[in-house]
Amino acid sequence: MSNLPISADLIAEHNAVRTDALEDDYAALGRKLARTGVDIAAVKARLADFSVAVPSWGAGRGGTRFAKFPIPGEPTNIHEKLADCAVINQLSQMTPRVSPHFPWDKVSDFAGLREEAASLGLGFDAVNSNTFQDQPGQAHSYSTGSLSSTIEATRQQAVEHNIECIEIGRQLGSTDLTVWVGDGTNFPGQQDFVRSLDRYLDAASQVYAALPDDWQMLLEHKMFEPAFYSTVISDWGSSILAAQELGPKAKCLVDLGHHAPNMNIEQIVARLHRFGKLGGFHFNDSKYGDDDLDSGSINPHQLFLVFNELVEAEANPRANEREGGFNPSYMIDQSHNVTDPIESMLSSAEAIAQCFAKAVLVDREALHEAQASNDTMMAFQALRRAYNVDVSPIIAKARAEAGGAIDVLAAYRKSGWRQRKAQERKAVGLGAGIV
Ligand code: PSV
Ligand code: MN
Repeated sequence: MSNLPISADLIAEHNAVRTDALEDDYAALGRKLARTGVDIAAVKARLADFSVAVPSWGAGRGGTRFAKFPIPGEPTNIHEKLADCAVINQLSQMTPRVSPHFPWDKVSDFAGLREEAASLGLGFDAVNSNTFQDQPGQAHSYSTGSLSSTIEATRQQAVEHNIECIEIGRQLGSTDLTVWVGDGTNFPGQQDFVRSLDRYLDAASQVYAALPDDWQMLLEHKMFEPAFYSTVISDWGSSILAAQELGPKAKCLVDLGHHAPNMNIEQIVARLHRFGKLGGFHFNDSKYGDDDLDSGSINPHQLFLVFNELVEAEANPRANEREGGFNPSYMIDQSHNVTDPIESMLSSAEAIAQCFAKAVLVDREALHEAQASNDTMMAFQALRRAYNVDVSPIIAKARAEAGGAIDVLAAYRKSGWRQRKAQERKAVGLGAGIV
């Protein structure tokens, strides 16, 4: 049974008054692209196939370690989060999967949760384990770390939690487990770098052994926070070494905010792909560190360059790629501290799709030719020409044809969703935000 949250009439009425202008813009862009030999319909078809998952935790207002400022109508449980994610997908037609986090999203009936999601037009993406916080009643604290803790019983508890996440994921229809650990140190000398990695690898291999055949284990690295001197899986180097040691089902996940400042992330993407180890992405943006700002809000050009590598990779698959070729798991992971999370994710999905579409527009032949002949300026121009195209009519048209809204934010505001939920949902407590 379908249980879509926004009325189809509202979307139809919204689109009706915008269709002529969109058709005009789309036709003009189509003529412009045709002059360079690009078929706009083919680009639109690529967009129709493109999707990015949203994080269940992103549906709530985030915060910093100082404070969180909830808004009325914010979701307080996985059911309400799914409903909000369904709004995002219904309007954008680009976010059909939700990535859950455990134990935050724990329920007693996961088969029922899967059906509930399906009735909202949603499926589940990677399951995320949480061994960076203690839960009420938990036997062993993660204050000494989790998979790399010096305490055997703590490591075992972390292993068991990850295996439980796999089991939950099987019931939800997921095929990826994303493992990010907060393990690390705040003082020189606090831990032995080699031994802590040994412990991590030993524990992670027990999780790996529990993966079903068609599953992947995505290792998410992070340079700092909550540990500020060292982290166990600190960078893409540690991540790929760990993934190589664990086996073919282990891959690396790149969260755009988890690198040293000014890092050349697009090159990391190309490197991981070269070794068949690019497993997935957490999209967000940052100015200073792991700011978890909205995707493309600070540096859309970097996002474009990342997608340029992804489109290049897709055309040149390497060994150890998942069945069906190059297919990394794309997901948004950002913290919405001052905006309505639904609006942020609608706007972010748009920013991500724009960068993907621009990357599709890159004239690869011209780029490769310029690279081969060492024509630096023309190689750069091949990228620049694509980056400069305003692709929004293609995205809006692909979305409208799939049943979404031409102007997602306007349609969302018109729906009065948040105001309605403010009447129905219980208030969120104060406190600090997510990490
Ligand atoms: C850690 O900063 C991270 O990026 C990981 O993906 C977590 O699962 C997520 O944020 C939620 O806090
Ligand atoms: Mn992340």
